Amino acid sequence: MTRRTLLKTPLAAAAPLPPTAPTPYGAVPSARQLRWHPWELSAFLHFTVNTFTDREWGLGDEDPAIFNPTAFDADAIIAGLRAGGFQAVILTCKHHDGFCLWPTRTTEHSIRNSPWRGGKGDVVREISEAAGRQGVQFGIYVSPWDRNNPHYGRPEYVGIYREQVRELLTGYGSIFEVWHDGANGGDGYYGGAREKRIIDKQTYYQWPATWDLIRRLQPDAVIFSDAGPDVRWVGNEKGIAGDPCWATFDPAGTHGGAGVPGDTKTDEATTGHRHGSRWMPAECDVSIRPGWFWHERENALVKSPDELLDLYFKSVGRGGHLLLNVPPDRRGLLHENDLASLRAFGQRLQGMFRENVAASNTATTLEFKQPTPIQLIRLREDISQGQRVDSFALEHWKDNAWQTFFEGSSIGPCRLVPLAASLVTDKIRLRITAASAPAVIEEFSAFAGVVRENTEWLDVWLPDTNRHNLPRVLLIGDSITRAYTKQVEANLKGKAYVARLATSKSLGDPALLDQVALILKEQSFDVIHFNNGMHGDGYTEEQYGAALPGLLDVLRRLAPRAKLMWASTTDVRVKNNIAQIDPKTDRIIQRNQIAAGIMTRRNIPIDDLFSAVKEHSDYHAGDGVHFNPRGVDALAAQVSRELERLLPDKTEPRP
Ligand code: FUL
Repeated sequence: MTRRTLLKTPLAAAAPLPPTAPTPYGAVPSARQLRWHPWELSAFLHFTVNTFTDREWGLGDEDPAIFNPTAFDADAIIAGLRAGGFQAVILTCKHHDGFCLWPTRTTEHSIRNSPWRGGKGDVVREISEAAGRQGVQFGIYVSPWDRNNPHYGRPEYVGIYREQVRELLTGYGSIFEVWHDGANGGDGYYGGAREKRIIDKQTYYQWPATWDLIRRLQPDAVIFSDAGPDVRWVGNEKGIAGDPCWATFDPAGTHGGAGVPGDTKTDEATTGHRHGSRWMPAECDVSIRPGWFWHERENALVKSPDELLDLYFKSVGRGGHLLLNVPPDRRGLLHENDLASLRAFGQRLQGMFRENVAASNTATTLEFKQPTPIQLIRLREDISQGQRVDSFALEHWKDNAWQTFFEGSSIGPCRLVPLAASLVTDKIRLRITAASAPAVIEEFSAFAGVVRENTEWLDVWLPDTNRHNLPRVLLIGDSITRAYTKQVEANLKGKAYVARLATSKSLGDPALLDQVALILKEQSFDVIHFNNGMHGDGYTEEQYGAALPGLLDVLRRLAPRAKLMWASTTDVRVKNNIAQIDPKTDRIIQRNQIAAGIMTRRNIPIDDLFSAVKEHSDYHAGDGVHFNPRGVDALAAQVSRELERLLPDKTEPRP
């Protein structure tokens, strides 16, 4: 770092100012790009006739009458996205099938000919207004390829396309982003011709003229495509930016010349070009489900909050934007599974950034008052001065020396460094190891917020079972299990040895399997008694049901001789008002039902702890979740009784 370095942190005690203003280096963002950068997270809404035909790409011959959502609610959709932390939304106003979600004057193939809202509906209006009401930016996706339009492939169509863009940019308030995909030309209905129409991607659309129109009508809107001009496609539909991911890029055509939508060397877009001549940051699009449109069969395949968080680190955390598609269903609502995942993802984000632990800073060093566990570091360059840093190292002070714990290259608009295990330290520093111009760091902050679960814990208790010839029991469960283990052990004294794995992880969390596998590789058991666990709010009931057989598979594989018994999860009562059932109990009941069905099909006996305590509010502790000593005794008595039935009469000698 040189004397020209400027460093600002959110909690900067006294950020040193540069003696002179830095000179911008290389390509720098335009005003509209600078305005766009902080949004970081945008949601995508793929919604059209495909939602009703179960297709991903409509042919263009769909009857507009099939578009008829039964309970469309734009405010509910936007509220769901906001709960996930999204501040911007892009709607597929027209996808490749050509069906327009607004009453356009350019074609009959629109919502005007749908029964929905008596032909007076306008999805673009309702979504844009709901977004406006809730402070969310609104953007549009207008597919250039149109498999319905009879003129597609001829010069007239380009005029029609531009007119559609014009209608959308003039009738629906302020637009933050205009999104052009690169899928262009091929088979289609084309007004009944039903043929293949191939266009010249370089010349057909005359993109510069369309972009001029957008600039004139909505000067603040950024334009997205494979080739920018403002925001580039990251080159994959997985939502993952390269590492590094430079904000500068020179789109080139696959056969030479300049890149255009549908004909750009997009493999280079994943990392961008260091020292590229244009500021053109990456946007990482991905769907929360396998497909872009809603399909019933994908309801159980919604990405989990952990997967979303991982994508966040691999997109936003590398300086790109995450554009996450959450497709409305046939009701015109986001599906419950998608909503649950979004909500939990939003909570994780909030929790993660809640605790900024930097107490004081001396330019490139953060010092904490006491040794502090750090989970996450965020760096930002002042991008108005260009992308200057080529590489950096993060170091902590240990054993009287600076020790490197992370090395990276691009910083740019944002670089997140999540630490798998927290680093407990009282001093960290950022060292710029190479820079094309003196670094201008805008943010260097450390967060203590836990990256994974809010309260993650694992409590394993393994008595030394191998020395004894008693039957071995493993209890797997949550804090309720943790509480009754001791009593179960006392009840079974001389009859069995009891071990325990209790954790905050839900059985819906695939990471639980690792923990179980670790124990089963260490020790063998004759009986495994496991319960639901009431953790894992972030997992939907369907995800839970989909993950549970995975646990059974691990148990069967690693403990093939063990007898299994599943225990239902106990109810939750209202905190400090234990006479009342807490609404959370509804979800517990649902999970219990799902699990019981699976166990019955697999002939696994059930220990119904839920029924044993549900009428006994007097068993509950004041927190509504745990049990008082009487409750713990009652649970332990039942568990012990059930276990005794499964204990082998005679134990075989152990190897
Ligand atoms: C692509 C399209 O072909 C997909 O259907 C989807 O809309 C995706 C976001 O863009 O080009």
